[in-house]
Amino acid sequence: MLMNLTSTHIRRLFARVAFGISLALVALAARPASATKKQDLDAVAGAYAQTAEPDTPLSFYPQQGKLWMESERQMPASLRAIGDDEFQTENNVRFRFEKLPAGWSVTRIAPDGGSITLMRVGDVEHHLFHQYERSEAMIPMRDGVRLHAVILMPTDMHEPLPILLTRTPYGVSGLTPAAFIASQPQLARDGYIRVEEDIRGRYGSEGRFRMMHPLADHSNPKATDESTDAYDTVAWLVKNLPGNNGRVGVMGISYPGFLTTMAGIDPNPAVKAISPQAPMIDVWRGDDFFHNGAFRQTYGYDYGIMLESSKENVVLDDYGKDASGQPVDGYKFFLERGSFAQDVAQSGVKQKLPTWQDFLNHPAYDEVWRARGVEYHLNSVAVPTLTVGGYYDQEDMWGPQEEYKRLEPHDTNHENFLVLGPWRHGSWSGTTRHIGALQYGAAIGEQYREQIEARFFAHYLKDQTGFTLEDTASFQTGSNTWKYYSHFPPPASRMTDFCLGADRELHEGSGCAPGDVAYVSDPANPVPYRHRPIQPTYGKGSQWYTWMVEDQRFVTGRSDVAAWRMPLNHDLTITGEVFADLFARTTGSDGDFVVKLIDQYPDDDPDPAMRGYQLMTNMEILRGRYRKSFDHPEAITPGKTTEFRWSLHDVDHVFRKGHTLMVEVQSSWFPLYDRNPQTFVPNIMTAPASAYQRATVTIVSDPKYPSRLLLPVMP
Ligand code: PG9
Repeated sequence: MLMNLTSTHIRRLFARVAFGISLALVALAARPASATKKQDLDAVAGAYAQTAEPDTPLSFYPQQGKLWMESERQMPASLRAIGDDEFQTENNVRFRFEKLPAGWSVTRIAPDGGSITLMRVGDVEHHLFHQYERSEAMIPMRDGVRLHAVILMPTDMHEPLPILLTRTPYGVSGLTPAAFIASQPQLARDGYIRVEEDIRGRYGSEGRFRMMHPLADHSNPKATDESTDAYDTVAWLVKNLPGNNGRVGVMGISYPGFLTTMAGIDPNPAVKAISPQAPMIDVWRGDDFFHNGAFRQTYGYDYGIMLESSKENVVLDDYGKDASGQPVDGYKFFLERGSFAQDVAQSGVKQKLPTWQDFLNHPAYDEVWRARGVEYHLNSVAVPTLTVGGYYDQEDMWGPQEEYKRLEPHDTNHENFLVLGPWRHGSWSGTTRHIGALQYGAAIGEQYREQIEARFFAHYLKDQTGFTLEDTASFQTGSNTWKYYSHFPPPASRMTDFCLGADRELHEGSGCAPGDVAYVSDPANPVPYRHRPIQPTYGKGSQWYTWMVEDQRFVTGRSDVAAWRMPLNHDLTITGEVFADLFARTTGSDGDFVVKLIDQYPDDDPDPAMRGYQLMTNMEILRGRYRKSFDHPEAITPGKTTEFRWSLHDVDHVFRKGHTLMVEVQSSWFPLYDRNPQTFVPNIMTAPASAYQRATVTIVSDPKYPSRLLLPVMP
């Protein structure tokens, strides 16, 4: 049975991130006592912020006898007095002021009761807000299909303005001037004609939706795909929107990031700049649905329902309820079902969701996935491209790094730019100073948006000066500083071996203790990838967003997780791509290998939250059957030492002196990835219960088979 599905217009992705930020603020539920007089509005005037997130203060001020509020992301709004010290917005959000010993505070109380307390941090701050007129259009494509768009036209700016376009499967009706300002304050202030469009077959648009529509043959003038739809949309906008300057920028995060990349392939000549942010580039190689052939079971299940069971998003709130009415833990839910074929059979979903069918029938990297691989079309920098990605992107980390790498050899005009930071999926659009327990020390998303993103578009769309990025900007963790490189990875980094010894020590070079490290991997008891209980991806209270920075101590010490350590007596900086190169034996005929590179903080770290913390810097899985070829899976010979080598992605991190460099190897990561039965079967999606067998996995260390990590060490 399909449990508790809520059909809802999900917030547009930008708004989703902004919402995430406001949710993150929900913490304290103090009920302050009455402290102000109804009339005494001057007393409470000022800018208020959370102590840990001071970068988007909310200002309150009196005007014409009423209390008003505004922030960088909030258009001025008046509040209704509902008590001596309490005020309310149109949307029933309440603000209660109180004078505490530390100064004035205001508690924001959401309609659902969630509350946060902000402290007065300074004087009232006013911001520039342009006036926008909102309209909607149905834009005809070359095959007659019409796509729905929302247009925000600035009415208080009189020079010709560029157009900023985002195309999305997530619905555009929420685009209002307030939403634009809330989600993209810098760009809204700079002044653009803002357009968002529903892609083919989604929300208000006509036609048929195809998940990650493969690129069509553009020599056929009738063929359509996301690239031609972007082309036709841009042609219509430039022709029909009054007061535009003939230049269009395209941007988007994630699926809209992929759509942005597509707008840059055989682009309309009016497209002058694109910013693909967290773009999905290849969902089998390393983005949403598979990583190196290992199937992302929770994501594939949840996202298939979300996008394909209706024209509008359907968000899975829970995986059902147990006998006591509690939401079922996703770990238990997927373990009890078994293979993905069982997930589908027991889902209660009546339609044959096309992407679920692709998962079931095309587990290997065949034409279905290769045709969707965008990397094969990145053969020229047709438009200045600013690609943005997160080192902790839980959905599309591979895409941005691959996009930049593919374009870089063709970058004759120096128009291929990359920005990487320790962000989760899209969180550079927020104004936060941390991800999970990891502190950045500054609002690095805001720094990126103001100093790079806004200037990139202003440069290419408005001929303004100030965009100075040479090639790559990377926010380096460990040192918490921005680094600027003329190429990524910087030429100075040197691939250096760190071998995994039989004594469970890591050594730089090859002098490792010879011998074996073994563990038993049991599909009946797989290693969880994050703390349980596990909620559906975008369900209520989901901890999905930050699982990549969870403290690994919750699994370290399990008998099926092998660990190697190297205490550091000097700083170790790694910048570039990390590889795992394991020599292993297994008693099974198939198996998965997960390698995690970890920075273990000292027990006396100055930040109490980080004492002993095991922070992953790199992590990735390889499905053993694909070790030689992604399209031709091959069984592993039981008992034979076999090489497994794969990339753990890019990094820019300083392991500090006094920290411990640590590597963990395990053979499951559940239920993020479906379990490998460890018996070779033709299709893991339909593996029978009898195929799931325990296996002893042995990591070998000797001069002939030196299991190791390759780290890009900076001098
Ligand atoms: N990660 C989502 C996605 C992108 C591309 C394909 C499938 C899913 C997204 O956030 O849009």
